[in-house]
Amino acid sequence: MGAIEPGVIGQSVRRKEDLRFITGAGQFTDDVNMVRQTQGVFLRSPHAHATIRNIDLAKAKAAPGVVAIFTGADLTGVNGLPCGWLITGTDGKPMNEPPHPVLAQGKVRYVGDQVALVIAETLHQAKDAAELIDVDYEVLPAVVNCVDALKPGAPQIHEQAPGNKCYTWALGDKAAVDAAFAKAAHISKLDIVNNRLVPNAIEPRCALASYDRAADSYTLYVSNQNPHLERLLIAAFVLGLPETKVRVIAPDVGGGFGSKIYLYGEETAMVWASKKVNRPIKWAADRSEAFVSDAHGRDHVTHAELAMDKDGKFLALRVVTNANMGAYLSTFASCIPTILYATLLAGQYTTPAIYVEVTASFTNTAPVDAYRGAGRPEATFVVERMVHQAAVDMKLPQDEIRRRNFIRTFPYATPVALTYDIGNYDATLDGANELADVQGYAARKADSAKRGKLRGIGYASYIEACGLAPSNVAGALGARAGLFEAGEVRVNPTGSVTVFTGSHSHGQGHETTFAQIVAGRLGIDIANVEVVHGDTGRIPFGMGTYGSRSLSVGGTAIVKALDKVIAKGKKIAAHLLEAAEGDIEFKDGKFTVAGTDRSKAFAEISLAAYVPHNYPLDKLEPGLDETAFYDPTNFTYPAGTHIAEVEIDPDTGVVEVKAFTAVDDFGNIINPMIVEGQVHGGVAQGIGQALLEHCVYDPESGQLLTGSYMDYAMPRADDLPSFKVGTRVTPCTHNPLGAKGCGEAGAIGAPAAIMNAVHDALSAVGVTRIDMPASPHRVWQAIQSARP
Ligand code: MCN
Repeated sequence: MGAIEPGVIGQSVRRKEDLRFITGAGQFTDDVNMVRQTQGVFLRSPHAHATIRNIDLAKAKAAPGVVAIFTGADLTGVNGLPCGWLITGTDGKPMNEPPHPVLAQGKVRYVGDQVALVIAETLHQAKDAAELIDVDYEVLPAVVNCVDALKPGAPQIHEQAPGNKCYTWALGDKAAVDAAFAKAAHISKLDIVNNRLVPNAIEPRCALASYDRAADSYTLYVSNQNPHLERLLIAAFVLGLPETKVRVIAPDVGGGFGSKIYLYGEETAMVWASKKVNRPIKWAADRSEAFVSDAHGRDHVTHAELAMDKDGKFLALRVVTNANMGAYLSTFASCIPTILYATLLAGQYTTPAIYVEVTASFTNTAPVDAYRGAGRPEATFVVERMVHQAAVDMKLPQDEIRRRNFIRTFPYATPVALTYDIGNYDATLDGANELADVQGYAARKADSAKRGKLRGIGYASYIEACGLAPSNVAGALGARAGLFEAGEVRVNPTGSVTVFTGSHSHGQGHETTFAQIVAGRLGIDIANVEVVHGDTGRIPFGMGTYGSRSLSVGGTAIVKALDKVIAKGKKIAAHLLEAAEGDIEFKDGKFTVAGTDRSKAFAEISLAAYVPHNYPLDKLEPGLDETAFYDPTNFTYPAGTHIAEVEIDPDTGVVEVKAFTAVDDFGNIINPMIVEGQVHGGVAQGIGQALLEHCVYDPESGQLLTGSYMDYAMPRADDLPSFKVGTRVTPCTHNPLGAKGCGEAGAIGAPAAIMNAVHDALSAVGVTRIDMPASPHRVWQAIQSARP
């Protein structure tokens, strides 16, 4: 394990999918249209919290072009949306799991909650009719902050969640942590807010649902990251149908970043309604709708304490976190601030004792779920901000305190349930120091000072667990789903190959990288490999794309299927070459009798498989088409060091990112160009979180104040420097590709690196705390308040 074939694997092959994307030929859900199609529009709650006294549909139903209007009351026999992960609290009880209705039932709980589905001949007719619906609301007090929601007297959002609590959950050895704190030479402390984010994929969510009366079956085109999971949840859990009656197609998807993993009420209501109206229904969210109704990310409030000995060696970490679930439990919401967060609090360090307690609460805000990194950026932010603070308190250089505490022996079992298989944290730190020219930093800082600017440098040595995940571990931790992946390799008669994968590409370039794996292993031209994903009618049952799992889990399933193809090819070759099967070798696209020049090309074998003349049918089936399911034995643990350099104008509070360096270990790399692109995208998102993006609800009314790009600042090209990116390789020890995930790393490392740099710069003017996003206004205010 660990070695990677030369040839097309490891090369920066240009993306096969880009021709259709850059020529406008992609087929996104909104590009698909059907005969007799209608248009759906959702009437959404204008209030954060209200009882629905009455809904008067009379005028709306009489409006031109209206086909039908449905409200929650119509959805009899339709279950609520399920949550896929059961968390058991410190009290030994299951989390409070209030119903999550497809359309509001008697109450609305956030601005944007779906109240009615209006179906009309055209979009404008549906919108006009929606405006004629008269909803009599009794407005209730709202709460949007996850800590305030737990206070006595806070508005009660669900009957089934007293005090708005979803769960209090803990991990680690509390007694060991308390003992370590008692003997510590120094304790560093921090209060941290991890700001709430809106995912903002380029393509807003979209769905097209249709019903086939003759077959009594449904087809759902939907902008989604895991079509089989979507089908399973809609069919088996919500509508009570056999899966065979629902086909889910997620065609080209314009980004997801987590927000399209989940089953949402919109597409579920549409599938149900498509039978009622017996016509296809299309719905496409506009950007304002996306802001209020997509699942948001992050939103944690944390207090952390780190105990050290006199030399800055970490003895124990204590963390208390409040997490905002929003108004309802989205599909994977419950596991983000627990399983995907608390388990990463060891970071890259040997901290022997860790204890973390997480309380999740309901608020009158959009549901919160996984967003690029999902729990791991939050963990990295806590650990790396804490390490930065510890270095300041101990008067140690930032790289030195990290080196004093790095894990160096593997496998390494952390005190928070994970076992890191491999890594070399010195290598990525040294690499980053070199690439960032840290030696020249003092001169650059002096130059900034000459210009009246404050310069700062910040490190983040992150680790993440990705490649989700071993199903048995996930199951023991409360997962209600498996986390394997499936791949089918169908060799066609002339030796071309169609690969069917359960993973879903929505920007990550799988059509290229998966084709590289197949072409490399089979020794065939990459042009002869086609990758199919996203259609439950064509692909094997797979779990989709999130948690940077597609290469290490989905790619490995393909490798396993390729192994079966090669094994069968050897049998066919043995027959054709009249040799013993054990003597056949496969290399560079040829089956050869070992030690001879007698061989058959791959295409000759595939032809023989499908034209089985003179073929030992009694011993060997015709055809060359193999499927494999792969469930990993461990997560993969990408890790690295990111270094940010910022310059702050004390007069305006503007933070400029002067340089950003990322040196990552993703194990073996299939396509360096695609990986670099993934790092760039992730870092841009991480810088966005640190400096610009902030989802804000009004604390009184619960209105979303940042509901458009006028108020919610996305990073733009001129907010970012040209990134310096490098890699170091320790191959993953438990998958045959030796690969770890890369899709989230940038978003995990960048926020902490940037905010450490901001704190470093502002320390010169006495500022000790600034929360994300470090906007000019906040920075300027902090500088003014710190003035003597
Ligand atoms: N790769 C590689 N060598 C490695 C690791 C990965 O060549 N050692 C390649 C893979 O083959 C794949 C790509 O890099 O083409 C990303 O692989 P991986 O890390 O396995 O991540 P996934 O494909 O599972 O993608 C998921 C990840 C996540 S969780 C989010 S969120 C995210 C991200 O990818 N959302 C994205 N990147 C995104 N990129 C785009 N454009 N759009 C999104 O919505």
